[in-house]
Amino acid sequence: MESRNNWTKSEVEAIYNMPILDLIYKAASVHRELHDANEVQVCTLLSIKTGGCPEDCAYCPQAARYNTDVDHQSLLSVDEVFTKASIAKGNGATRFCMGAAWRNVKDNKQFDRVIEMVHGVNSIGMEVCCTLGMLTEEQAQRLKEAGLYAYNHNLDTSAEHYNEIITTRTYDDRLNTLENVRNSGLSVCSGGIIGLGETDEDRISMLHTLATMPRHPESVPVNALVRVKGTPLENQERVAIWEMLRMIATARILMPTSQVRLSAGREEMSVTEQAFCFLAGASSIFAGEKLLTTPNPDIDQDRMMFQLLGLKPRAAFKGQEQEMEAGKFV
Ligand code: SAM
Ligand code: DTB
Ligand code: SF4
Repeated sequence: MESRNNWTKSEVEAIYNMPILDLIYKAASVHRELHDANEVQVCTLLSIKTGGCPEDCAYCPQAARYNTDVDHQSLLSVDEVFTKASIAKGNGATRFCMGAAWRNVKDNKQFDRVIEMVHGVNSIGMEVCCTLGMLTEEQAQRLKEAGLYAYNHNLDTSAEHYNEIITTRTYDDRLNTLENVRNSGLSVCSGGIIGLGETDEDRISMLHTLATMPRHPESVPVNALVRVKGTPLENQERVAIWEMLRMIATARILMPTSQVRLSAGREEMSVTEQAFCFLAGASSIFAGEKLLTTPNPDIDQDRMMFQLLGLKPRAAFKGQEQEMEAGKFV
């Protein structure tokens, strides 16, 4: 299976618009050729700094300017994070992702503390991921040296729709951060959100941007908008399962070797719907009672789903020299 970076918009459009069952079948075939289709990576999220963010991302409960129920919480201590990471590991997660409601990373004491967190979580054998906003190549390198495995920075939507969603920074700022992450040698995690009022063309455009990067992001989260009261997008319509499936399947076909993550939105999905997402090529989830600030299915529900579907959690660092034991999730 050849991995391509020269997809044209019309090719992406043709895949995206296939009859849904053909699309799922094709994505499932690609998935099975390159991945163990019964293996799903279990990641856990932790918000290490919550709320009070100066940005205006229209979907986000953590933007200071919207009146949501999220309480501001300053940067957690290294110990608190270490405890949460150990619990997540005990629950079978092999990747631990720390998120901060920052516009960008600053070279200050807080960043020094994040570096310590990364070091600590890496030392217990988990893949460590961070999502801290924009960052420079030097900052990315510092994180890598501390043991960071991946950095998440989502495109969120298409370049064309972007200004309807965020005005406090540009699409090019995002692409620039992703380039800094890539240049530092970190694994890149980047995807988007559907349900923001975008058109099919916008979704196709975002997938095209991801799939024509010089190297595909190793991990591509597909989020369904979590509609949070107080945000400008609180009254958006709920994302239909068919839309999620179309996104996941198209991402799987365009970026065959990447992990496609069924991210936000599982709380409102049945096990049957999630099973279709795995069939369509999703190979990763966020597990644990919370995403960053919003609810997620609880761990027992997910355990039952893994048992029912015969899924097994993927070992940390798979595909790297440093193979670790698979988590004891099931
Ligand atoms: N502040 C940093 C940033 O924006 O890059 C990192 C944290 S931010 C919360 C990480 C990602 O969470 C966003 O890029 C967005 O894709 C996702 N996200 C935030 N709120 C969401 C929501 N209500 N529904 C779905 N995804 C959401
Ligand atoms: C991603 O693509 N989705 C995650 C993670 N990367 C950082 C975040 C989802 C956040 C959903 C809203 C919340 O819980 O605050
Ligand atoms: Fe801030 Fe990130 Fe939320 Fe945007 S998505 S408001 S940058 S925390």
